[in-house]
Amino acid sequence: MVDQTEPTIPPEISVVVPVHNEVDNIEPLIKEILAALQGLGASEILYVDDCSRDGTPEKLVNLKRQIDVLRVLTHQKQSGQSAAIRSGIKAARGTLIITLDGDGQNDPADIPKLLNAYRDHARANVMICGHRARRQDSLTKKVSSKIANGIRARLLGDSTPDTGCGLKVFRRDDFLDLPSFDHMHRFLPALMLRNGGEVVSVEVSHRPRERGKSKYGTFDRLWVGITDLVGVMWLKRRKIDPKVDENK
Ligand SMILES: Nc1nc2c(ncn2[C@@H]2O[C@H](COP(=O)(O)OP(=O)(O)O)[C@@H](O)[C@H]2O)c(=O)[nH]1
Ligand SMILES: [Mg+2]
Repeated sequence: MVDQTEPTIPPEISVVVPVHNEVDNIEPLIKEILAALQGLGASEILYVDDCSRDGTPEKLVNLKRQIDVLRVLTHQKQSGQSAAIRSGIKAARGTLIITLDGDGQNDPADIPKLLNAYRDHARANVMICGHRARRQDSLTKKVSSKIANGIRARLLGDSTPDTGCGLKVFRRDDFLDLPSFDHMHRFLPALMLRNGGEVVSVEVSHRPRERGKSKYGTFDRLWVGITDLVGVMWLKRRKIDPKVDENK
């Protein structure tokens, strides 16, 4: 069980997991997250279900009866992965957020490594990003993602080798300061840098998807990727950052 000596004290860490039709991945992943959080202080796990139709919400509600640090949010209308991440972060009570995918491809055992990197770089708007150096995906996905990452890094100058990795650590308040839009989760490093932040990439492991199906095809991702990239370039150019003095 997670260290919860004082349940009335708000947790320091909130783990946020967006899910859509991941019923068979729920229980094994939650067990791994709980194991990874051992000894890290008070924490909570928020699952955000985005109108799954495969029994995911029922599974979560059942587990919630046994796991007191688990919170379950459901969208009334399907709203996408970025919206789910944001709903989880808005509801989170921790000052520090850890995100990861709900399909088991990210390994929760990497969480302490990311938290150590956060402690080494702790400052406002710092984002620790997982870098899946040895991706366990299809060749098409690996190649398309490599090309997309290269174009994005060049156009946005976000110096992040892998923005699509679900494993990230950052402060809740910093995230809520970012502009929000559908698919923003693929541009978080650039958005943090826009707010004067720092991005640190840390190598993490990556596992093949054992259960359930990927929600994204190569071409739909490519198309929205181009539209969003133009949008984020525009956001970068139109940044406002006044330095304010208060007259006393
Ligand atoms: N809440 C929510 N989660 C989603 C949605 N699409 C994907 N996800 C979740 O986001 C994570 C990554 O999605 P996945 O299909 O594995 O993407 P891939 O690894 O890039 O193929 C998984 O936990 C999915 O269940 C969505 O529309 N809403
Ligand atoms: Mg996946």
